[in-house]
Amino acid sequence: MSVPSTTPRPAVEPSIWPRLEPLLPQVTKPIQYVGGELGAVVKGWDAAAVRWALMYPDAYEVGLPNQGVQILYEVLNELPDVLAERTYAVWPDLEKLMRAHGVPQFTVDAHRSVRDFDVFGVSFSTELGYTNLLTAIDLAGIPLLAADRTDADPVIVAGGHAAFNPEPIADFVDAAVLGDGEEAVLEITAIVREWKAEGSPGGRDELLLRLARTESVYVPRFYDVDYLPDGRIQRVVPNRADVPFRVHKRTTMDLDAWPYPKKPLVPLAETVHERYAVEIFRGCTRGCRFCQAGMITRPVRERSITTVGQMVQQGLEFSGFHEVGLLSLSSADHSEIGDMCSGLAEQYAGTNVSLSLPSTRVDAFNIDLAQELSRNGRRTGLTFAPEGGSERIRKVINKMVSKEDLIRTVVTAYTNGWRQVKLYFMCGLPTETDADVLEIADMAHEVIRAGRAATGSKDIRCTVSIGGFVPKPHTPFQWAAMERPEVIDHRLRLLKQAINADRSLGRAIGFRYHDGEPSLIEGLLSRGDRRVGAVIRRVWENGGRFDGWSEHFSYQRWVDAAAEVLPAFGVDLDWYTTRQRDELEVLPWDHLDSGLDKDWLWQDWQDALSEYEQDDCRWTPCFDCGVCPSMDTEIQIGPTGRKLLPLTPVNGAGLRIPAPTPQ
Ligand code: B12
Ligand code: SF4
Repeated sequence: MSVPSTTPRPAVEPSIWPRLEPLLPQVTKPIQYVGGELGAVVKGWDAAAVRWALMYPDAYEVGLPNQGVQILYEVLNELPDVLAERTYAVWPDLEKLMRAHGVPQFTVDAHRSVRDFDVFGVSFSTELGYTNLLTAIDLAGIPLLAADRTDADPVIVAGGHAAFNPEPIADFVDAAVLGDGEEAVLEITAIVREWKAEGSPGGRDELLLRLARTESVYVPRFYDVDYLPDGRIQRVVPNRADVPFRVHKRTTMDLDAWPYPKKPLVPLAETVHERYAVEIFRGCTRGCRFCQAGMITRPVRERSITTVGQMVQQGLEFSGFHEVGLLSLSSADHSEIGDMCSGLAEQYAGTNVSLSLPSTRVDAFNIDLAQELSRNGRRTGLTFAPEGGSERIRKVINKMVSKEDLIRTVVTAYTNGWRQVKLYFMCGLPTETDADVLEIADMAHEVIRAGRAATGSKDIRCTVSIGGFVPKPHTPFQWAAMERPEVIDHRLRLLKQAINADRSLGRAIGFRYHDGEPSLIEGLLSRGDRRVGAVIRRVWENGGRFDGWSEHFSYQRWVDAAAEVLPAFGVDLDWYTTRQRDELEVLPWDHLDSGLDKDWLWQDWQDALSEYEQDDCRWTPCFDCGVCPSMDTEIQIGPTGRKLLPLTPVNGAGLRIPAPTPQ
């Protein structure tokens, strides 16, 4: 264990803006580095006892709308003695100039150097952001390896869904938080505040130890990993007496008590979403076996219809957005979704405010919902995700939707005025054959045929979008072998031919897909252990940046780095990806507790292989996945009987919303 030095912090530069500004005319979209958005907060540096830099490790256009970062930014900035600022990944053109001119990674709020903050929190919804983390750490002037950092460096904390297996980035981060962040960031802040007020006793090591003792902050340096001669993990054990064997996820109960974001950030430059998004519930118990998000965010916790109504009202009033996104993992499943949509549609009737849901379950969508979403004549796109082409494969993944239901639902959408519907599928699922994938073409043909018959119009389209399956930690598929990229690409070629085999129908069907190679690398990063850190570093040193973007991603760079680095450990890329694990194998994340019982996950994996379906515990009795008893949580669903009463109708076309009537 390295003992961190007590190097004092260097003097803080008030703003790096005078050094950054001259570089901006030379880069693309300079506006993304300027800050000052509606909703942005700039606080005095000296008055703050604890300072957070929060990062979404992708470009501003993807990172700014991220809810996780917006929520934590607001929760932290509401504390009078705490300051939080945001930073995003800089594009390679600016990175090059920053390196040439010695400009560090900066926050967009007050353009401060990230190195000057106490905590550098990074939100990972996808593992493909790991190389961008290294760029940011390096540009900030912080040592890449956590072991080399001193008291002059911030504590780097990872969060977000990918942090449920932070082992591949264990060398680069100081800590990781599993689960919901609202209360976790407050707890971390309190610990940092107290430690600083005491004069930072014991330096960085003591601070990390205090965080680890909470049992919900994972500090990788306090755990040793031993390997078996064949490369598998033998055990992961604490190397300090006072840290827990297992680190537990955080769950924020009662979402009504956390109605964030209240003041959503309004982007200056174009971003992937320009809307006010409200999470209407967290968690999902549908039990789709591929879905890590569904598994790790259990149990279901609904936000009440009243709070959603108030949040929408305040959020729109503050931001001026014209679109409301009702977010969750399966929004049509909210116990009061009908009332919620009709209430909001009523509320904003005659204005230019539209409502949208992210991808919707076929079996939860109905005609009333369709009508509410299409009021005012605005239809913001409709996406259904059957995920599997054949009924058999849908049983394997536990996404039970019949072909008839799907067709009926899509036809409902067409007859309610939608002209374009997107259908999401995956390729490379466990036990999948060519025939399973080819059934996607039949389904798409029938959708168009039935849609034309019902509307009497040829002017309808559907887009089939295919993603590669990636087995994720903490899911029943965590033991599964991935399919090889050449097999995936072959199946996708067959599917394209089958869709276009009927030219009249094929013309109405768009076909979008990701080829198999990026998924394989995502698979390496998702189920990797600490040895994969060396691969990430090598890729980054060889120029890897923005791996989530197809135009920047280089499969060859990852393959070469894996081939250079992994043989020294007696493993290779295949070993991490296309190898099926057995029941007794110690998985790299076994010491990280998502609440799910490993025996239950194994049983669910066996059920998948025998095509046996699992119910949804939201509506049926508990089937003992382990989460509620181990996390001391419970399912929170309505109907609560609490309606949208505080809202009063908006007049005319504007967004003028009268103050709520007290209940
Ligand atoms: C909106 C959305 C998008 C949008 C916007 C992304 C964005 N900038 O936010 C778009 C369309 C761009 C998008 C793209 C993608 N998405 Co998306 N997306 C979502 C969606 C619907 C909502 C995300 C959200 O806002 N959640 C709510 C917030 C509050 O949760 P959160 O971010 O996890 O944050 C909380 C905690 O994690 C924690 N936390 C987060 N960060 C940190 C940091 C610290 C330091 C701490 C302490 C805590 C902490 O605190 C927060 C509050 O509790 C989710 C589904 C869902 N409902 O979650 C999928 C989801 C996150 N996306 C997913 C995927 C796969 C993708 C893509 C990779 C798809 C693709 N193949 O291209 C890309 C990746 C884009 C990128 N480069 O990041 C998956 C993630 C899968 C996984 N890890 O298992 C999800 C879960 C959907 C799913 N079921 O598969 N997505
Ligand atoms: S413990 Fe039971 S009620 Fe809770 S999420 Fe798991 S199956 Fe559902």
